[in-house]
Amino acid sequence: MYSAVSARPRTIRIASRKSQLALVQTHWVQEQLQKHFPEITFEVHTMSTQGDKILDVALAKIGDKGLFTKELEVGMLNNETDFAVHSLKDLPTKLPEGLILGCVTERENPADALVVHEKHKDKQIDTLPEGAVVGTSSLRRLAQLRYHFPHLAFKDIRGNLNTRLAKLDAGEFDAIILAVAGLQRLGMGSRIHQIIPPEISLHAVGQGALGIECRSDDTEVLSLIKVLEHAPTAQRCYAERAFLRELEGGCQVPIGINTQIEGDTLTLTGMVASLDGKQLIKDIISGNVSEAEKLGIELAQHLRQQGAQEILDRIFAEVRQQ
Ligand code: DPM
Repeated sequence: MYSAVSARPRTIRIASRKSQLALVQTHWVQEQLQKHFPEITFEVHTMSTQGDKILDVALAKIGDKGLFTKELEVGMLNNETDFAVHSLKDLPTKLPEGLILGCVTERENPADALVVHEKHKDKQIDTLPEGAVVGTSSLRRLAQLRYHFPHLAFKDIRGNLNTRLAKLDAGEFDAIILAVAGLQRLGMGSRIHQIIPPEISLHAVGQGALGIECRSDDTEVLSLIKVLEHAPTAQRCYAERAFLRELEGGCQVPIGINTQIEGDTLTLTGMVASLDGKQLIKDIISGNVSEAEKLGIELAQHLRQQGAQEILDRIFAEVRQQ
């Protein structure tokens, strides 16, 4: 029979981290693809990454080159799995040879959220009292919030979402900052006390979107995952990733971005800040959406002309010394 080959049952193996958030995201992708391609079996293979194993050290101190992605990538290159689902903001801007970002899904709200202890339920980020302890281990959130609110105190917080919320509720922190998208995907949107506006905190590159990574020569998988691509999100995220790549920032850097598309115009606002919150360089650029990556690169160059590289070099040197 001619159809013997094409009728062969096909199984596609999806690589995922084991965290609750990673699994919610991966299962969503699996379900969507299963609906589109009922004749194919999509199965999930979970793995732990370096980032999942090191829980007691501040993220910024353990380097960041693919902390949450490397083990998944090795699996794909060894042909043990076919594609991996990531929070796009955890995916480095330079991928290993042989792998590509094959799909960017529709973004949720990319903003940061303020979650407060019950005793501060009548407060907002700008009305928290002097010395209030805010938990975050993101250098980006730390630098921007210190710049705007030097009277607040900041403390590292690690662990999964539930652990962090428990530490907050137990009184270890007055407030914590988390991504809106993560809280919503885990059904904890009700804990969002305030969506922090971009004037105060620009989000991380790729925040709120999922990125699907696969082998660059796997045309079959590439065409399957493309059905989940959301073009406007992809254009924004390609611009954001070009911006970060040009600044050679990993995922743990005080670099923030905001992007908007109106008609054919893409507008990017980017910033680099020092960890003490004393310096913050911000600029904005607009252009045709067909030139997304070029706009990201140009914005990075504008920030560099205003001193962003010196700030980043100082941080890279400090983190290396620790
Ligand atoms: C990256 C950062 C954080 C994650 C740094 C940053 C937050 C670290 C922390 C690159 N990855 O944002 O400046 O607070 O300890 C992460 C989260 C999500 C994906 C959780 C969060 C969910 C949101 C999304 C961890 N990665 O940011 O609260 O999918 O965009």
